Amino acid sequence: MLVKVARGWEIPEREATPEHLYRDRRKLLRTMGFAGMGALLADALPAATEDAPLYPAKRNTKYTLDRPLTPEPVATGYNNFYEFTLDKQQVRFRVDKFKIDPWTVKVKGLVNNPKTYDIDDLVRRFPLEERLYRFRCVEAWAMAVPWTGFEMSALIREVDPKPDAKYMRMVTAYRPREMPGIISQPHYDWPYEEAMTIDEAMNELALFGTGLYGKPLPKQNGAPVRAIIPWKYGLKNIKSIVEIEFTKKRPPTLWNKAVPGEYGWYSNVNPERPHPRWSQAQERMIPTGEIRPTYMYNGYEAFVAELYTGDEY
Ligand SMILES: Nc1nc2c(c(=O)[nH]1)N[C@H]1C(S)=C(S)[C@@H](COP(=O)(O)O)O[C@H]1N2
Ligand SMILES: [Mo]
Repeated sequence: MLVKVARGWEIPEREATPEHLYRDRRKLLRTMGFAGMGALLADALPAATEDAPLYPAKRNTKYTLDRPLTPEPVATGYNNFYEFTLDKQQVRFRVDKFKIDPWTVKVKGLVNNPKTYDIDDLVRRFPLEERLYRFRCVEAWAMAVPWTGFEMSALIREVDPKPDAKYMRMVTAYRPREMPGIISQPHYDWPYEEAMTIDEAMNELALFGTGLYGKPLPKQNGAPVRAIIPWKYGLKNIKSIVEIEFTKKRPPTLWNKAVPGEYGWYSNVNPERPHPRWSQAQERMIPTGEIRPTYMYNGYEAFVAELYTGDEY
């Protein structure tokens, strides 16, 4: 590893987000409003809290880990983002030109309320929370990270898919001048696109992620908004989303088109279905190298098994 960091087990879970800071800040605002600033300024308080920091968001403790959290410098320094480079430890040095402000996400297709969200509106429109999730790449490495985001279901309910919509397609920004990997890897069918069924996207685990380690997402991790689907391989967790489309027909996805034998359309984590070139029965934790058994649906079977017959891959 290039990155030199404390071992995962040396970092207590609670340090991922200093939640007490967030709480204290809120309390301070209130105290100032009522005691310090007087009635006139107290009236202005709602405006002030609108500008209140989004991060760190309150952690939802329903989602727990069975392993140490990956240290932040590792999760932000070992990335797959092929639009920049295939070298995982170099992605973060290739994102300088990538502009994430201004940013809009266009929602279109078979919905009653098509809409283009400005990112500043999107991050305040739906409740942000922090969740600790396992993360499993199809390459058989794994991490455990604290995401911040909002449930995909919240946005889906707002745009209101029509009855014949069955799938949700997501598309990454296509900016060859800002993304050097697009130029150096012309053989991929850019832009990166991914998809899932609307039923899958409505599952409580599925998030649109906007933050990591109690801060806004770094560019190398898919700023300003990405998919977080913890029971699927990492490749489904599409980064830097600019468009979301609801469709009747199953949309193609970049990896499933490129190598259908290697990456199934569903790409659910499954220890029993090997990749053509390696087993998926085990996974290697980054950066410790610890080998752990891979769980069906990445350990989220209780949440998602009802979505599947067992034949999907
Ligand atoms: N647009 C885009 N999204 C992407 C990828 C990519 O190359 N381009 N790589 C995927 C893969 S293979 C993985 S493992 C995860 C890695 O996310 P991370 O760098 O935040 O760990 O992003 C996924 N999303
Ligand atoms: Mo991956």
